Amino acid sequence: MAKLKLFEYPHPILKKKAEKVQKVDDELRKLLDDMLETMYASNGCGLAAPQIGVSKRIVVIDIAHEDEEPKPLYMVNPEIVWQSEEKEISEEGCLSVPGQRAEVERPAAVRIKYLDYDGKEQELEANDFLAVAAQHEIDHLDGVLYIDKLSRLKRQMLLKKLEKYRKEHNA
Ligand code: GNR
Ligand code: NI
Repeated sequence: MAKLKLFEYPHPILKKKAEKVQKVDDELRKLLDDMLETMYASNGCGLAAPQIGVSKRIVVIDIAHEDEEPKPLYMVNPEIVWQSEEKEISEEGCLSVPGQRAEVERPAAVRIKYLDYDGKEQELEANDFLAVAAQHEIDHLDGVLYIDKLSRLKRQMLLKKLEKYRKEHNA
């Protein structure tokens, strides 16, 4: 496995709609493995392929706590087939927008259809934090970041803080 470089805002690949995967083969599984390793190494709980510079519709998620067994979820071509009327606000962060967090409103529950690590069709109902993480990752596949969902003022303030954060952490 290999740890891959993370692409950050405002890299244009993060704005692109990713391409559907045609076949779940060993090459794609290698990419899924590398994404999972990259996600764990970055202390993230989800990662979408555009974040490692690959414009394909694949994501990995693991929302298990640090003191629990890892529980990786691999989703190829994930699609939201149902979303609840009920909405929920939660605080989100993104490895492509380092050091920042903001509150985002999303449907509280979703049903997702996807292909798993073996290329088998799966359907999953996600609630609570899994619903948040899955929607955040699927948005990445459509070129959408959580900061796009904020008001202009909140986004501008966050981007200012991102600049400051980068100055303090890169020099
Ligand atoms: O690690 C992550 N944490 C997180 C917290 C709240 C809502 C969404 C996320 S996903 C994020 C990793 C990431 O950027 N995935 O795309
Ligand atoms: Ni993200």
